Amino acid sequence: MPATPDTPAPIRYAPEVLDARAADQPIVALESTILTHGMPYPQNLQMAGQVEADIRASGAVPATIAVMEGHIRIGLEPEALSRLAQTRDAMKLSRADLAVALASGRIGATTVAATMICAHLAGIEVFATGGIGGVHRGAEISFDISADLQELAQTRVTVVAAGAKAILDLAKTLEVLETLGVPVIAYGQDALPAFWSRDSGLRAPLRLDSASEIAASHLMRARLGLPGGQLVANPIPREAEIPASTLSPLIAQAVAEAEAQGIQAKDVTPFLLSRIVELTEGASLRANIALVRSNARLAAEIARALAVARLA
Ligand code: PSU
Ligand code: MN
Repeated sequence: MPATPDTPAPIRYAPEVLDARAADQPIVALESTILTHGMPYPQNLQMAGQVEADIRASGAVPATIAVMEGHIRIGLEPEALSRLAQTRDAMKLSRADLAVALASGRIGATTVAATMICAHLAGIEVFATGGIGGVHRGAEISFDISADLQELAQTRVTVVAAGAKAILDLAKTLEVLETLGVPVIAYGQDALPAFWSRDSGLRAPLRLDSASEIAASHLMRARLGLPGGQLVANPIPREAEIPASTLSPLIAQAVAEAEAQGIQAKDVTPFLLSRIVELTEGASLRANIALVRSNARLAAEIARALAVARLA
């Protein structure tokens, strides 16, 4: 096929997702960097299975997104999911890397930014993850600001996360999101959640208390011609949270170690997450799994509310 600008994106849908599209059923996108760079095997694969089951139980269809053999895969069947979860050298794909990975046939896991791009190409409007990337501590020196923030400003997908990861500078992350015009909507509380903890100590700019209001805001952005998505910040379930006071010295230690070891760029977030799993003796991993599952359930509700609103 000649590579003209009109050649469509190389997308391959899983049968379950194809059926859902044909029947106009609600679909929730899921990312894959959380599997390859965010959690160890086999917990990553177990989590992926649980999250997909949670979405089905909540009345929507899950579509885990990754790049394999030159295709954007929208929905991974068990064999592909298992292979990806065990791939140690998968590329970590953001907006900058997606085309190279596809064109060179490499295996790649999509971050929040790349998953938003792929979901949008596939017509999926709601996406669940753990926590988005943001402005790293010390960004005034390193300039390390996740491409997730720019993507939220330009791609029309509602992203459900437990806030930005608490390893980041959350106040600076909020400032950048405000500058970029990204709505940050806390779900059911005034405080901005902090990933493993319910309260970051910062007030979220916006608050909504129902999935249907979140769906209505998503649709209103389109009516206004506003590009970009929404960040829905869903606090981790109470029974699963780790208090911020327990975590903050451990996060500070992990950040100091990353700096001492010269960890940079794409390696920073995976290093910090895995170091914090070690420092909390696995507690942060259990919390991470609980918050992703909770985000998936809320995302399914939002996707269903969107489908209802479209019919009305
Ligand atoms: N949520 C998690 N674990 C993760 C991530 C999200 O619970 O590992 C991933 C997402 O793919 C997000 C990425 O886009 O971390 C952020 O990476 P960076 O800070 O390098 O932009
Ligand atoms: Mn970065």
